[in-house]
Order: sequence, then C-alpha cells, then structure tokens
Amino acid sequence: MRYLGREVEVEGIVRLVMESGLSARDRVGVQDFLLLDNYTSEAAFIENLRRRYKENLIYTYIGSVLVSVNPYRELEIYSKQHMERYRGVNFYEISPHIYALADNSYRAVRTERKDQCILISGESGAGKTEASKKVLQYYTTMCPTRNNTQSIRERLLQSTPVLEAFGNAKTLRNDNSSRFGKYMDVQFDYKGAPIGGHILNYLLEKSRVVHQNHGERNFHIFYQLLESGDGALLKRLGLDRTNPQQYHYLVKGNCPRVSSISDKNSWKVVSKAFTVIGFNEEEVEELLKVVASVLHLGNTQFGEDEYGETHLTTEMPIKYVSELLGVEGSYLSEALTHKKIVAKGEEMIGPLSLEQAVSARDALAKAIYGRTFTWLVQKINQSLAFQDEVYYTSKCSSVIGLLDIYGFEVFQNNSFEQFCINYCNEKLQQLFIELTLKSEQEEYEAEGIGWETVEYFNNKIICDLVEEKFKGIIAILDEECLRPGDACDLTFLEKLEDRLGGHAHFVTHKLANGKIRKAVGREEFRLLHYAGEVNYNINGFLDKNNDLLYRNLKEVMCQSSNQIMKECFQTDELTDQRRPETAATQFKLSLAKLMDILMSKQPSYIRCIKPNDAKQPGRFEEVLVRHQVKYLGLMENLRVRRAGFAYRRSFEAFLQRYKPLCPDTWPNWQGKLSDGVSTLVKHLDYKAEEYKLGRSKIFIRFPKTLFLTEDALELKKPTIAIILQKNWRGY
Ligand code: AD9
Ligand code: MG
Repeated sequence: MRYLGREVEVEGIVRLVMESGLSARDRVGVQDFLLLDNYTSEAAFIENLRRRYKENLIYTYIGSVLVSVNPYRELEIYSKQHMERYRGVNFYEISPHIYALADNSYRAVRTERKDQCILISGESGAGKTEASKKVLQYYTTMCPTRNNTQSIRERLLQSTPVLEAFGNAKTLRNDNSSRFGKYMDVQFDYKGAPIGGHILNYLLEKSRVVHQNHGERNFHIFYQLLESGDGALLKRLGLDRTNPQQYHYLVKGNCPRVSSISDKNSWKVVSKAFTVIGFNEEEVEELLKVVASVLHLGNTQFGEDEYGETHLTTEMPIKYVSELLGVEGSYLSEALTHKKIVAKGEEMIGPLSLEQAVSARDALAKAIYGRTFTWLVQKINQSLAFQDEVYYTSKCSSVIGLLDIYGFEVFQNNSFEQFCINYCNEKLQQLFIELTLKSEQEEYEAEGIGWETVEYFNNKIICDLVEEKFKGIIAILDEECLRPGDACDLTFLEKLEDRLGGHAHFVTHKLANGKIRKAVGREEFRLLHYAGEVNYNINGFLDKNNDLLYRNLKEVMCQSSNQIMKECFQTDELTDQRRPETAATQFKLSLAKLMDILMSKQPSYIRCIKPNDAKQPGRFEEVLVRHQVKYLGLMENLRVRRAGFAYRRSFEAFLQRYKPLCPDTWPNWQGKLSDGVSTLVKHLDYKAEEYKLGRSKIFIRFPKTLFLTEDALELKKPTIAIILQKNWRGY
C-alpha cells in the first residue's frame, strides 16, 4: 500500500513497496508532512524527518515545498536513470526528489509559459549550492537541445566551478561555503531547450581577502593557483609554491589544507571551465595576475621612521604588484602611505599613520578582488547570453530562476556582514509570506472556492525596522557615515538607541527602567528576527558601510595596463562628484530589485536543513534541526497548507489517476471532466466537507482522503506500488 509501503531501491530507483503487516510509516515516516496525523506538533515533524534521514530518504514535501536534509554522503539517487524516472511525474506518485521539483517548474514553463523561480534557503552547509547544481544538472541533461545549444549547456554548468573558485571558501561551517549570493536565470526557448543564462551576484564577503578566522581559509582560487599553477606561470606571477605560508593573506586562519578539498583537481576543473566559458589564454593570465597581485599586496609591510612617518619596509611585493598590474611602483608606494584629499577644488596630500596605511592596503586588496569578482560574473554573463536576439524575441522564451543565497547566520560575534545577510533573509521570508498566501488565495479565488485566513507572524515590521527611509537602521547608519566630525561606531549605536529604543524588535543593553540588560554587550544591538535573536557588534559598521578607497589609490588603479583592472577602475569614477552609495544601501537596492524579479515569477521552494555541525553522515542532532525548522518557518508553512486544502489536482489528472476505482469512469470517461470527477468521488464516498470542485480542479481538504484513495488504488494493483504508465508522462 502506498503509505503503508516502504520506499526501497528497485533497479536503482526508490519505489514504494507493499509490506503486509508492517507499518512502514513507523519506520520511514510520511513522504509529505501534510500526511502527519499530528501536524501541529513540532516533535512529530522532527521525528518524521529523523526517520526518513536514517533511511537515507533526505527529501520530504510540505505540499509543493521540498525539504532536504544534507546527507553528507554521496547517494546513488542522481543518475540519468533517476532523472528519467521523474520526468513528467506528479509529486505524489513517486518518492520525493529534487528532480520532481525541477521537473515541475520546467513543465510549468513548457505548458503554461510562466516564468518560474526556485528559491533555495537554509543555513550555511545545509546543501543549497549542491541543490542548485542538481537542478541545473537536471535541466542540462533532460531538456531537448536546439541546434547549437549543446555549448550553452556546457557553459551553464561550467560557470559554477569558476564562480566557486573565486567566491567560495572553507569556513568552520562548510568546506565549500559560498561567500556571495547568487541568482541565476536559465532561459528556455519555446521548445524547452536551454538557450542562455544570466547571473546576478550579491554582496561578496570581501573582508575574507585580508582576514580569515581561525580554521577558515581565503577564497579557493589562491590555494588552487599556488598548488597547481605550472612552474613557468608561477614564475611569471612571482609566486612560490614551496611555502604558501609566506603569504600573509593566506595564513590568518592557519588552515592551508583541507582534507575534503583537492585544490589540484579543482584547479584542473577550473582551468577547463575557463576554456568552455570562452576565456582565451591572455585573459586567464590577466586574471591570474590580479589574483597574484592581491597576495603580493598582502605581503607589503609598513614601518614608522623616527619622525613618525609611515614608509614601506618591503620592496619586492610592491615591485611584483606594479609589474603584474602595470602600474607605476613609486606612485603606488606613495598612494599606500599618503592620502590625497580634494577640498574646494584644491588637492592636499597628507601622510597616513601606520594603521591607516595598513587599512588602505587592505582596502585596495578588497577593492581589487571584489571588482574582479563582479567583472568575472559579467564575463560569464556575456558567455551565457543568448546571441540570436531575433530568435529570442520571436520565440518567446521563458526562464527559470535559481536563487542560492546565504541563509540566516548567527555567530558568536556578528558584524555588518551578518546584519546584511539576516536582513536579506527577512526579505525572503516576507516574499515567502506574500507569495505563499497570495498564491493560495489567488488559486481559491480563480477556482471560485472560499477560504479561511490563517494567523501568521508577518515580519514586515522587521524589514521596515531595517530599511525604512529616514527611520530605519540602514538610513541611520548612512547618516552617520555621511556626518563629518566625530561620527563613529559608538555614535551610531547611540543614535540607534535614541531613535529605535522601544521598538518591539530592537534592544540594546539599556533597559527602560535604567538597569542593564546583561545579554547584550555595550557595543552591541540586538534584533529580534523572525528566526531568532541576534546580537550585532557595531565595531566596523561605519568603515564597512563606507567601503572607501582613498582617491589616490583609485588614481593609481585607473592607470593600470592590466585589461581587467582597466575595466574595473575607470576614470569617470574620479570625476564623478557624487558620493557612491554605501554598501548597505547598495545591498538594499539590489535586494529590492531581486524581490521584483522573484515576484514576477511563480515560486517553488527548497528548504535545506543541516543535520549536524560535524559535517558527518548519519548524525541527526535534534536541537540543531529544531532550530532550523523554526526559522525556516516550516511549521507555519505546514499550518497554512493544512488550513486550506491539502491537495489540489486538475480534473484531468485526478480522473486519469483514479478512474480505475469506479466502473463508470473506467476505462474511459467520455463526458465532461468535472462530471467524471463528480461521479468518481461519489463512488468513492467522499463526504461534502472533504472536498470541493473548482472550475478546473478538485480540492481535497484532508490528506487522509487522498491517502485512502491511494491505498484503494494500490489494492487494485498486484504487488509493487504505482509506477506510472509511460503515456502519462509526456510533456
Ligand atoms: V553555504 O551557505 O554556501 O556555506 P550551502 O550552499 O547551503 O552552504 P553546500 O551546498 O555547499 O551548502 O553543501 C555543503 C556540503 O554538504 C557539500 O560540499 C557536500 O559535501 C554536502 N552535501 C550537500 N548536499 C548534498 C547532497 N545532496 N548529497 C551529498 C551533499 N552531499
Ligand atoms: Mg553555498
């Protein structure tokens, strides 16, 4: 029986097999949380996840949402055979899988011509990036090809290793942690062949270029180049592989090697990917020169002379940087130790203190790396762009967007980066609320079905707290960044206290009665996020938000003869009198654009869960999982789905599947589809409160109804559970 059946591997495919007398439900749980008897119980929810995880069943649905638990081991469930198995199959007819979700979105693109997006969320290490790769793999393997689209498939796939080399790093939480947010559109032509793509990147964690916490690394590319770049190349770049520990920017984390990472293999993959994407040899060399120059810059040291003047104490690193980037060495040295200020049309040069020189150097390294990363994304976008515009517009292509963006982060010490990342998650939660409820409501309306509202926490209040014009935290931060004089991180905190003290989601160490709240430090503010409380340390907020590069360093870079730097640093930046947007405001604007993009599409959700912090297979730590279930809003999600109708299915699909259960509809119903469904449900003895017929769909309120119908269908078949007939599947 379907839900009394066990999911077992048959010919490499997970199927449901009848096991008489044994309640497999006790062993492997239910494949859709909607089927849980006690659907309001968090404990039952987690127990279901745990049971399935133990059986290597990492996927479970909440209706159309896919919950995925990181197995931390390679499972044999991603072969081409598996992909084929999921093509054209409805969710409940086969064991849950990411391919089912990918296929569902694809079918909507094909049949309804509606743009789709797949939103993947979860905390660091939960499996978001792996999930997005699996979806992409599905499309590039299963979709038809158009004449020359073979190469676009390859380019779509190969963009990933390149961006991972430059944008991912080993952190304490994940050996391959994405340190940037990524939204990727895959474009399909009217026949469903992938014909192009486009990537948007968000907030790269640039601070990692100059500093890594203990046990973490810089971005992968540095280690790959040092480990595997050929001897002649390294010589040209002035790099020495024999002692990677000599590069200051690589040693802070004291973690040059990671057992799960082969920098050698990755280098091979990345080198090949460069070729597929369309980089020629010179471009790759120019890019690697930039990478090497960052390492040399990190080795530039400063000292103070007897008069307290800052000067360079190392010669070679600057020589290499100037050679690799094609800039004047003396000019660069001067710019690293002095600053130029233009005031009322007059230029003034002043010395930098030792501390200022170090931070100017680090700012330059971060700017070079950060801009190169953006350049790389643009270059990849050129390669993914669909060339044939006439074809593109005339054949009305559709897109599926894939969002793989950082999950909610709570560390021991949370800074500006976590503030931005958690704000981003508030926005995504807001989108989830709007789209889930909106789409439910719209569907009931379109089908002429009444619906009851569900109470849920609307986190708009927190989004406003962060982003509201003039009043929000970002506005106050910007105000302090622009204010001349004594503005500093502490004055920022004071302003926050003044203006936001008393807000339901904002607290500092000061209590209203004049006492001190111990749980929040004196240099912290706490936000009560929808997902939990986070204390943010304000140190560095102003600097990180300003993200300034001294003018004379920009001037040096504008003279670079390196082709990439030429594109990254352009002279109009020097003449532009306007102050550039601050980092937080830029992020806010880019998120607003992202929300518009996502709102215009039909969403699907993958919610990833990390089962343990040790990155080990088979370990399911309940406390950790419970926390994620909470902040991913899974219980709320389940409640919303259950409050309405648990299942909906088009008349056609419903009739097709269950017609064997009624002699009047079997083998073929000749009349109107809605009449056929009516006849069928009457025969099945559905009670009036169990279902409603809309204009084109049947809505079933309780999962149990469908569950019993599935069982009845199962009894009609001899031994093995439902394997769909081929002719049910075609698109
Ligand atoms: V982060 O926010 O970028 O730090 P992600 O992207 O959520 O994080 P990622 O996809 O990188 O996590 O997964 C972490 C690791 O878990 C991978 O490197 C794999 O070793 C492992 N993983 C994740 N998903 C799967 C899977 N479906 N099968 C096998 C997996 N291993
Ligand atoms: Mg990732």
